[in-house]
Amino acid sequence: MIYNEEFETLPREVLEALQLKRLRQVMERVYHTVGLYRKSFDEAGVSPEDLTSLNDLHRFPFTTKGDLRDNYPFGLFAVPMSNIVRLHASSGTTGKSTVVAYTRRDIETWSELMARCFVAAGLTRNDIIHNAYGYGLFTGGLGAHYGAEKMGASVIPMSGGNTKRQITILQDFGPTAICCTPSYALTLAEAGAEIGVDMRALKLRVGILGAEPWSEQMRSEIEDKLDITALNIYGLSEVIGPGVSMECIEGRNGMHIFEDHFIVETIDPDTGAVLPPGEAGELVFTTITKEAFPLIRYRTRDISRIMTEPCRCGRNFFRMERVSGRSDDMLIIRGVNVFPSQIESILMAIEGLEPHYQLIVERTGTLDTLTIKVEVSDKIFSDEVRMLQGLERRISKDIKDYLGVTAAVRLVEPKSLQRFEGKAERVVDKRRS
Ligand code: DLL
Repeated sequence: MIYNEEFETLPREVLEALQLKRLRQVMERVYHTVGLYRKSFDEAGVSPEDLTSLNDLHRFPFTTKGDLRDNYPFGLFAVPMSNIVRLHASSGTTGKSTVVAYTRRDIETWSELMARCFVAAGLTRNDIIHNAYGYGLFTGGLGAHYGAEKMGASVIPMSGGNTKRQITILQDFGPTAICCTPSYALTLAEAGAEIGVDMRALKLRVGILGAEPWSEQMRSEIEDKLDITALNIYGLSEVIGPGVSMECIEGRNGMHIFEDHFIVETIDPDTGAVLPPGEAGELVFTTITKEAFPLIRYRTRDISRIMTEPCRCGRNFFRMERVSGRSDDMLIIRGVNVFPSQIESILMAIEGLEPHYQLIVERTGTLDTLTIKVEVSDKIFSDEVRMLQGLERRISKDIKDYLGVTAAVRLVEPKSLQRFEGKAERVVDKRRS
């Protein structure tokens, strides 16, 4: 099923003509209303009139998180506050948070995008959606909420936290879909099992999971523990919130980018050079319909790959592969680049390990060291010490073979590592402190 058949299946050339028209309009508007863009376009010697094809976009300067911080809180808004009906903010790990704004029409656009996501997940107005994304400044809660209402499903505005209560609601209200981070889906599965609830017997059918990187192996774990189809949803507050792209239940392979609202590029994160579709690089988005907070060539730091192959669901939008990590989360261990998600994939492929792990990076003298703590299953934990040591060696060897980094592996007791209600924080980089 497709929510907006007309736009989601536009033939490529019609879509691109629409993108160009919308792009010209937004460029013209930001040039005249946002100081940063006037300055940066002038400095780069480009003007909105230069846009005669979509390729001309490559000549315009990037916008970065730094630009957002420098203009904190409201400096990049393109409309007066009287036209803004909503503010959200994302909590940056460093410095000030990023503030984003919406006009009434932006909220309408965002709700439609989220409605498209739910329909792509196979949901209808007969579904009940348990929304465990946090409500508040985070875009996850309200973004999903408005989309669920827009497509006519019944939404339970659960928000994050209070895990026991969530399980009661899951049992009593019988929601058929759940929205939360993949790590929280696991937390719920585990907490339910602990109090003797058969989490596979709930009415849940599908999970709309995102807001953090996760692996294919993590998907299998979640699907198995909750007996659901787990689908990936991507988005970031700066661009609109959740609903920038979504996996369809028919394809389950890569997230369709809603290209009638966003133009995507992939670039080499080191040089800024634009890469051809199909090559992995940093995603860059330009919003072409947003009113309050348009963004031109925004560098996301998220590493992915654009897939141009057609999908059997019938949507014509290009897809993006699951995000393999953020260029600023990439760990450089003795010169070798590794993403936490690559380590996760290796760990999850080994039997007896639980999907709960922590990566600790330290500097001893001039050398970086990586320690991986990973929980083992109850069964393995009661095995002999010799067995456990053998398993640790095997994991170290796999990590070395696949990723080329040396890691000390420490198997830890089941349920001993921290659990998360929102985004998981699995890396402890002691070199930074
Ligand atoms: O996380 C919006 C969101 C809410 C997306 C709910 C999906 C579901 P921010 O807090 O601004 O917004 O964080 C955005 O989260 O740049 C990615 O690094 C990461 N991220 C979001 N979705 C995914 C995903 C929301 N499906 C940042 N896979 C982004 C991997 C994701 N990373």
